Amino acid sequence: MESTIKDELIEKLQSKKALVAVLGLGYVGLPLTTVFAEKGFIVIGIDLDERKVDRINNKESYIQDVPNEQIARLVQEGNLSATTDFSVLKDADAVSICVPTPLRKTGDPDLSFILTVTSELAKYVHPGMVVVLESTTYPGTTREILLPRFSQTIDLTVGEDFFLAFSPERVDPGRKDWTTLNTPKVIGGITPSCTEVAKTWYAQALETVVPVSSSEVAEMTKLLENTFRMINIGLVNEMALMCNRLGIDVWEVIEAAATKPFGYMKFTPGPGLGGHCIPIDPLYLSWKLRALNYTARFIELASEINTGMPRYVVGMVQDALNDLGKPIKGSNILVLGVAYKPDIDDLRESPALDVIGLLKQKGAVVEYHDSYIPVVNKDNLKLESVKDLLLAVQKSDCVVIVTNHSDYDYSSILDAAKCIVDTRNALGLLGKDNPKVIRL
Ligand code: SAJ
Repeated sequence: MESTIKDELIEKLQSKKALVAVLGLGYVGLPLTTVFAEKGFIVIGIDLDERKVDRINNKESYIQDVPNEQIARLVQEGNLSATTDFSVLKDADAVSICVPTPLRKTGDPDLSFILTVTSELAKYVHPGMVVVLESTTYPGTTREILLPRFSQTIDLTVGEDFFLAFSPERVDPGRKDWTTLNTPKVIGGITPSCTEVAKTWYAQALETVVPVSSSEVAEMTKLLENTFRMINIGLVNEMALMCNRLGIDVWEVIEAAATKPFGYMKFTPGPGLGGHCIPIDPLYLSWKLRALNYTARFIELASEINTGMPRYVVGMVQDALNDLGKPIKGSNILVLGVAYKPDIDDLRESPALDVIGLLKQKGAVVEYHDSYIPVVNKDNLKLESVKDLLLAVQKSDCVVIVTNHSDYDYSSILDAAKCIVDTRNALGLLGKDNPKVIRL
């Protein structure tokens, strides 16, 4: 029987003769290029940012999880190269899209990156190509946004001539135990044969591929994962607010609850929700459901609680200074840790920016320290991390621990401070029942 386009593509994928292209070379795309290249595929990375492209071709990595040595070896061996030129896609057999999906200022999804690469890719989609979208987005994006743009351009039938699927990225930057290679990868196609082709491709390189029945199921899987996280963080933040009113130590409650070996998962309260995933992904889902006249109440309530935490923290600072007979206006306040979570250098959506902004609005003189982030130049904040940490602590009227980096010597900070608002229980027992310390 004559082999079909699908058979030929599957053979190319299994023999690793397929030319792989990855669109978007960030913390998801660059590791993905190396995973395919390590398995013997020829991989072309495509990015609009010439600096990224040049660094790869100069055998350098700019992503903390990708070693320089690996990029150098793969480029040297000819398995990896990078370009800003989308026309290389005319020869590509397997294309993965790993571009950002942020929110607009209005809180609506910003699909501009997906639309840009899709319109470029649509010029080059040809028989025997498989395309996988990895960018986190609302259910239906692959079928409603990508498919028509590919089908319009060329008279090809999806699932027969070309193949289209969604596979959520599960990259947690800085994590060593779960990586792009060994984290199970969900993948769902526009048609069953799309799922089969996409699964065959990814299974050549990744340890575990989990096929699902459609691109919508795959899109929704990622949103469940991160909505689950966002809502549970919102719950534990509200537990902190309730415990404060009850005069109960929420941290002790959380530690005690965490002794339950089943049916419970530990989350901890904090000054708000940062990062490029957790505060954003669930809002893609609630936005989609609003268009279907459904209100995703859990998401909206959790988002309200989480976004209210920076203001709550500023209220704690106001109370702490009040106890010292000081107004917030004119007080020197030092914020410790501005990255969105400990031990990383990422500032995106960090609640520290909200805390600093609110403190400045109230007339406080605010400085910060963060060894991972020497300069903050965002949301009309222009600040530099203080050079002498303990001197800054001594000078401050109140220290606010916003991000509990592990490189802080908390005992020295406690000794040097007049008062500390600890939003992460960074001081632990040092801070418990200590008159200088107010804990979330
Ligand atoms: N946070 C809390 N309390 C918690 C956990 C987190 O306040 O109990 C805050 C963090 O401080 C941060 C924000 O929430 O500001 C997000 O933290 P995160 O630990 O969820 O870290 P992210 O944003 O790097 O989430 C990523 C996600 N990975 C992907 O989307 C592929 C998420 O799905 C992972 O579960 C998470 O890493 C992880 O487990 O580290």
